[in-house]
Amino acid sequence: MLTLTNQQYQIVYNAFSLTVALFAATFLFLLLVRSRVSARYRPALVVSALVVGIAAYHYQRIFSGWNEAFSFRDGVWVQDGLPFNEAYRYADWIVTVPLLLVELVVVLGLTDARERRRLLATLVPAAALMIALGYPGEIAADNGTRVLWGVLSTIPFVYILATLFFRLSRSLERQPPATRTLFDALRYVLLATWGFYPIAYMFPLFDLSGAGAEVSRQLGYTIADILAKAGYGLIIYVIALRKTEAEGPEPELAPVGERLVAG
Ligand SMILES: *C/C=C(C)/C=C/C=C(C)/C=C/C1=C(C)CCCC1(C)C
Repeated sequence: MLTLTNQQYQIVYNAFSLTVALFAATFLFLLLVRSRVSARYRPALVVSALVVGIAAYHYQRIFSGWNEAFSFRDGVWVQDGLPFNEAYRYADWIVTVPLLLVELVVVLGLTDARERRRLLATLVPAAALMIALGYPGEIAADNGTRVLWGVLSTIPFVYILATLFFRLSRSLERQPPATRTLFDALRYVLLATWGFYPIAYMFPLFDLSGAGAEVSRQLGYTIADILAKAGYGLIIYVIALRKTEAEGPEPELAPVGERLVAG
């Protein structure tokens, strides 16, 4: 049975608690500032806000799940309570990862709606596949199963990252000079944050059921989520703001919902 020292238990507890607050604050912030960017980029900000809003809810569930899974006995935390439900993370990803892809494609400013739709039509199913293939490995009790599903999940993962990296590089020259550096940075932020998930996934391989591996995995996913959702959303906001300044005002467009549907 998994046993954590008080310090190990508290570090995860505090990280989850802080993450709920960070996501909730970012949600409010993105909604409040959305009128500062031109109507063209407002859908990207609304989608960013949705991502952190959904994640705030899921982290609240993960946080209470963590509390219910352990009890404090003889100076240590013993996992003898309700089973800790790892599915909240995967449920969160299956919703937020496609939204993150939409957010990126809107800000890329692919003017050709057909191209935008084609890109999403391959990336979104690939993301769903990546997450669905990762889950059986995440809850596996042995390393062989974990590695097998991890490797399968990495195939769509590499495809998604390569496509996005290539797209971002290609759209660099079409960007106004004021946002070129930010776009350049965005490529690496994407690689570094998304690349962190498979690393956190692998921690238990070194010490399955060990306390250190469990704490590192939970912290790893949490930090990656903060950077990939809130950090990413804020960079997208700054890019949208700079693009608005560079492109000047534009006439009001149809409401956000209509444009998202129409592409
Ligand atoms: C907001 C949540 C995000 C951006 C989640 C991203 C998740 C991944 C990139 C997960 C990737 C995985 C692999 C590439 C292999 C092992 C299993 C996963 C699902 C952890």
